[in-house]
Amino acid sequence: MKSGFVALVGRPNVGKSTLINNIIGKKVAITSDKPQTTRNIIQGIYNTLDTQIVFVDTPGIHKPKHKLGEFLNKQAYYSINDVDIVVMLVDASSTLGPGDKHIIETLKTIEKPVVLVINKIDKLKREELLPIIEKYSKLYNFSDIIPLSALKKDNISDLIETLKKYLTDEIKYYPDDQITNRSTEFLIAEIIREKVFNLTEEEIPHSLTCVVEQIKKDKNKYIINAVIIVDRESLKKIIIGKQGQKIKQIGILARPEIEILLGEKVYLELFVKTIKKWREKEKYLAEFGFNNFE
Ligand SMILES: Nc1nc2c(ncn2[C@@H]2O[C@H](COP(=O)(O)OP(=O)(O)OP(=O)(O)O)[C@@H](O)[C@H]2O)c(=O)[nH]1
Ligand SMILES: [Mg+2]
Repeated sequence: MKSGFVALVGRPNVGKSTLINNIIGKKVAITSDKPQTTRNIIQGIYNTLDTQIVFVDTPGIHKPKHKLGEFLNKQAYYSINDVDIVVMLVDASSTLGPGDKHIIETLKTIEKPVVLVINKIDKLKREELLPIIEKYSKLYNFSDIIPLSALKKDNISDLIETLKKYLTDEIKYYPDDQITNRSTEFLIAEIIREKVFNLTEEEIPHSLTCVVEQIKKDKNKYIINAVIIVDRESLKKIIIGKQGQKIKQIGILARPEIEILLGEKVYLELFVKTIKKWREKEKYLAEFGFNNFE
């Protein structure tokens, strides 16, 4: 039995959450085509007969524009120090920029294996890969470099085999059937937030958060009350939509996924509430869970 903790770090949108979900085989972290989707450290637990790897998903490291952004970066950096192995993910289809270099500078200061994953190779021609590997190798002596496609599940097994080399612990941290450390309330709120990401444009999903206020069991169904908190009144109208169409659509998309999660029918009640500039205020960040690293 070998086990250990592995953090996935990188710029926003490189595919960290997609990779974790496809390693675990279930959705533990939401994903979207917009940057800064993940806002918390989320563990996804990979189990086989002789191995347990606790993958730690982190928010994409970026230039913060508000207190929430500062907290997101802090969480990502904190997780680097709290694991046995670090996997840095980069997007093969975007150029190596200052954002990647900044992360690499931080990785130079730690003494643990750092594996580079070059993701999204499905977007490349074969001959384009080698020059990319060379560019990154010049910046840092990565323990290993694994090209893969998280989305197409191509070469993920190579990453697992590589990580196994560095696992040193011999205990099981979690029971076999547990796939994440996160609560049901958290996972439900995240599913709703993902649907908002899917159904709105530009900055809108970034300026709101979701909170599950109550889950009640009623015979063979769950009644769930959840709130979407926006940071200005004008957004409330957009989220609700004409004659409530938008919020209805969010509910229609979220409900079946919540039903899969809970294994029962779900009645989902969604509300929208405005708290002005909540992303700038410590008090609200704390209230919505953006104040500790667990
Ligand atoms: N073509 C392609 N797209 C991918 C791949 N992996 C992820 N994506 C897409 O890239 C986008 C971002 O994926 P996420 O998993 O949300 O990225 P992330 O790194 O977790 O982003 P943050 O949470 O914002 O830091 C989504 O649209 C994914 O479908 C891949 O291997 N190939
Ligand atoms: Mg993510």
